[in-house]
Amino acid sequence: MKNAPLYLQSDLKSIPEFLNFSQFEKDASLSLRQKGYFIIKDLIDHKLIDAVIEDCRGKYNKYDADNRIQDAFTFSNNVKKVATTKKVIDLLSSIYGSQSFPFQTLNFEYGTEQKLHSDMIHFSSFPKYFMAGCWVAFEDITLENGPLQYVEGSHYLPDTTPQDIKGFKIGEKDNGKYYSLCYEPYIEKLVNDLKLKKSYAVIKKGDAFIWSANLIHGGSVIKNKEKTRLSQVTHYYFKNCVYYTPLLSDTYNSQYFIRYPWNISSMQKLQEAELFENAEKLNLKLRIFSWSNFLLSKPLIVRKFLVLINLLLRGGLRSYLEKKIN
Ligand SMILES: O=C(O)CCC(=O)C(=O)O
Repeated sequence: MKNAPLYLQSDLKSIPEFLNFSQFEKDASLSLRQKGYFIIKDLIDHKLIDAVIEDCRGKYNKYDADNRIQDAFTFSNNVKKVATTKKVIDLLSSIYGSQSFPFQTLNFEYGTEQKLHSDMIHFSSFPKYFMAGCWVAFEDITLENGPLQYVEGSHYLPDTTPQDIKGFKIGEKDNGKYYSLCYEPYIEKLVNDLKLKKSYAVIKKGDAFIWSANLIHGGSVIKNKEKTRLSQVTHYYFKNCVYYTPLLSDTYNSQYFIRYPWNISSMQKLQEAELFENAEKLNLKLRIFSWSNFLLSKPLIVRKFLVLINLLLRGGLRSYLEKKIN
């Protein structure tokens, strides 16, 4: 596995795989490389879209600010069908140079008005940039119903981690608070200070907008609150990586919040053994914290003491002694 996706490699135009690409793959890799996104027209059949809309009806999370359903593939085979569309999986696998797999779905009824962000704050990997998003319009999108907005070329900006932002308290329990308090304003200011242009994915029902891991994007303002904006986002990772969430990690101290993503195609979550295999191939020394390993690393006397404390805390000591006395 290369340490950067194929489409980002400096010598792309002379790489044999690229030279053998179909025109579709060449166009997609060059668009993703230059602009950070690629649009596929008429990707999803309208009958399938209507079936997904039916499966999701009444299930949008009314308590979430943006009415989303996360991971609807767990109950809707139609959502799974959209997520596992062969054309997308094959395209991403070729242009990244590694087998792609869908790991998360989000279904929306209305626009999200989600602030600008890069997915790399949520979904990063070793090696970097092995992640992509695919946003499918389930109805014609207009400037009225809060289209997806994006900042062309922003995928070349440095990826921002919590440590890069003043005031972001690492390791605090409520990362969500610091995400909206510090991260989102930081990205908005960055885009404004650099005078980068915001554009809108005004695409038709069935079209897809694919973005590269670090493209800054979000949901634009809904001008007409009555209008729905039915859509599905699928997030893709690539095989043989180690996956983590920078938002929940202390990267300066090499403490990573490791992810065990779903593979929606096989309907299985990544297992620890495979994660370690991937790490080993990448020459990454991974140490996962577990209480049993922690205890085993201590001398016997300390272990006995810790077990005693544990029993005491759970009230187990009393019942243990009671059993002994009786
Ligand atoms: O659909 C939207 O408005 C935003 C979606 C998004 O930002 C994401 O899935 O990462």
